[in-house]
Amino acid sequence: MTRLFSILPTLFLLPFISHVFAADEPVAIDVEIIKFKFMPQETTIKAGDKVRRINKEKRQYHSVWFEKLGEPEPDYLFPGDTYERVFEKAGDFPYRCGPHPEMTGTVHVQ
Ligand SMILES: [Cu+2]
Repeated sequence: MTRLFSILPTLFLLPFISHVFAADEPVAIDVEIIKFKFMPQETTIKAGDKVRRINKEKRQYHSVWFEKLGEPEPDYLFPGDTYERVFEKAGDFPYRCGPHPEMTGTVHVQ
């Protein structure tokens, strides 16, 4: 009986742990959004890499919009929010901020 009790918490946690591992694909590059800029503005990654953008502003929201892919603008990122995206195909992928068209960046995927 004692043994069963020691195993039970482990069994309970298993689905959670496997889910975390599956979602936990490593981030290849972090891009900070600060002072109305994407830093760095240009990033070069390999196909399959994940890019994470973090809004480091104190108050300002932004978006990360791959407008030229014909996608709708995603939800705004408020301070502390992150936006992650895996790039599966090689190519150059320009993006912009929806509310601030002068904020631009490009992901180069090799
Ligand atoms: Cu913006």
